[in-house]
Amino acid sequence: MRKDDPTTLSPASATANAPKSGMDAFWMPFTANRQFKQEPRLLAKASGMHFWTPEGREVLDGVAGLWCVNAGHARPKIVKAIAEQAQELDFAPPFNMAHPKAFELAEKLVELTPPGLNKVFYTNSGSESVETALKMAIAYHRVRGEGSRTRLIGRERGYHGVNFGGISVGGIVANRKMFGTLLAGVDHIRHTHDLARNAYSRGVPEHGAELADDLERLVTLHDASTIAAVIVEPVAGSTGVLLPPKGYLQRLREICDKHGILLIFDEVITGFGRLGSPFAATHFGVTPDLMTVAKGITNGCVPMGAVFAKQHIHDVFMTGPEHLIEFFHGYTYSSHPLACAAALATLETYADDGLLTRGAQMAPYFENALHSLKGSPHVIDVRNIGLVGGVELTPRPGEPGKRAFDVFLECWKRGVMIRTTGDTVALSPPLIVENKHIDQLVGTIADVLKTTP
Ligand code: PXG
Ligand code: PLP
Repeated sequence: MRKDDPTTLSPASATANAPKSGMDAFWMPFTANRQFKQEPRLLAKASGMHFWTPEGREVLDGVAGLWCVNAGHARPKIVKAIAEQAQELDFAPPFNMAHPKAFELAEKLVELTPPGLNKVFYTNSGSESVETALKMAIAYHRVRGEGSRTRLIGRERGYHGVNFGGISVGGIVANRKMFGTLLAGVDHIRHTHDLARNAYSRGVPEHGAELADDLERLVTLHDASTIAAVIVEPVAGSTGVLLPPKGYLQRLREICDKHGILLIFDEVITGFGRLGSPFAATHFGVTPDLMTVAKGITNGCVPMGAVFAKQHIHDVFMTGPEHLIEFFHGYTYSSHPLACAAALATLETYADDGLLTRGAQMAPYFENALHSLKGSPHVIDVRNIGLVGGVELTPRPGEPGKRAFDVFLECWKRGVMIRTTGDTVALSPPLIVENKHIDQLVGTIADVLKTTP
C-alpha cells in the first residue's frame, strides 16, 4: 500500500469533525475546507469599510475583500449601474457582435493607462488576463516573423493566477507542485526578497536592482531569439508583499529592450490606485508592453479583467484579409454588459472621490502605523507602499504558515479581517480608509501578536 495513494486514506469525515449541516457540497477554493466547515466564517452584508456576519457582527475590511473592493463596499453608483444594466441588456455575444458600453469603457480605461498602452482586450479574471497576455506575446512574435520566440520567463515567488500558463510562469511552489509538467519552455528569474539587506525598508528597498540582471543569465542560457516575454508583478502581492528594489524595474525594462523581449506587468493587484497612483507602471515610471488587470476594474462587484497592449503589438495582428479573425482568443463573457456597466460606474466613483491617488495621501500614516509593529512579538519585517502592507512573522518551527493563520483567526474574532500568506500578514484596505480604521487594524494586530504563541 502506497502511503500517498489517496484511495487508501480514510475519508476526512471518518477522522475529523463532520462539517456543519448544509456545508457539504461546496468545495471551497484556496480554503482549508475541513477547518472552515467546523468553524465557518460567513459574511452576509457589506458597506463602506465593513462587512457584517449573518449574526450582525461588524468586521473591518483590512484587505478590500481580496485586494479588489478599492472604493469600499456597496457604492451607490455601481450598485445602480449593475441593476439598470441587468434590466436593459443582460447579455450580448462578444464575438463578431458588441454593445456600446464595451467601447465606451475601453476609451475611458486608456485615458488612465500610461501613454502607449491604448488597446484593451477584455477577460473575466486576473487568471484569464494572464493567459491572454502570454498568448498575445507568443502570437505577436509569430505574426511578425519571429516564431522562435516562444519561451516565457516568470519570477520565483510570482503569482499570476491559477490557470496553466499562470502557474507555469508563477513561482509559488504549492500552486505548482500538484499539477504535473505545466507549460513547456518556461524559466524563472530570481525573486527580490532580501531580509538581510532590506528588512524594515519604508517604501521600495535600497538593495537589489542588480537582481534584474538575472534576466541576462537566462538570455545567455537560452538565447534571446527563443524568449517571447518576461512577466512580473511590479509589487508582488500574493506571495507576501515584496517590493521592487530601487531601480529594479527600470533595469528589467532596459534588458528587455536590449533583447527584443516583451515586458508584461501583472497589475491585477497594483492596478487602480493601490500604490497611490492609477497603476504601478505610472508609479514607477516604467511602461510595460502588455499589462494585465482585474479586481479593482469593477471594484470587485462583477468579475472582469483586461489586458492592455501597446499600439504596435495590436497593429502587427491587423494584417491579412479583413474578413478573417486576427487573434483566435476570447471568452464567452469578454466585455459582459454587467461588467462593463459596473466598470464604468467604478471609474466614475474613483474619479468622484479621487481614489486613484488617495493612497499616496494616506500612505505616510499607514506606513507609520505599520512600522509601529517593529518590536512586536514574532515580527521580522514590515514592508509597505501606498496602501499595501506586509508584516512578516517568524514561522513556528515545523509549522509554516500556522502562526500567521492563528493571527488571522484571532483578528477575525476581534472584528478585523486581514489576509495571510505563508507567515506574512498582508494588508490592503479599501482606498477610502480613514486614520481611525488604520488605528483599529494595526492596533488589533499588535494586541493579537502579544497573545499569539
Ligand atoms: N495576477 C496577480 C498579480 C494576482 O494578484 C491574479 C493574477 C489572478 O486573478 P484571479 O482574478 O484569477 O484570482 C492575481 C489574484 C492573496 C490572493 O491571497 C491574491 C490573488 C488571488 C487570490 C488570493 O493574496 N490575486
Ligand atoms: N468548454 C466548452 C465546451 C465551451 O463550449 C466553451 C465556450 O463556448 C468553453 C469551455 C469556454 O467557456 P468561456 O468562454 O466561458 O471561457
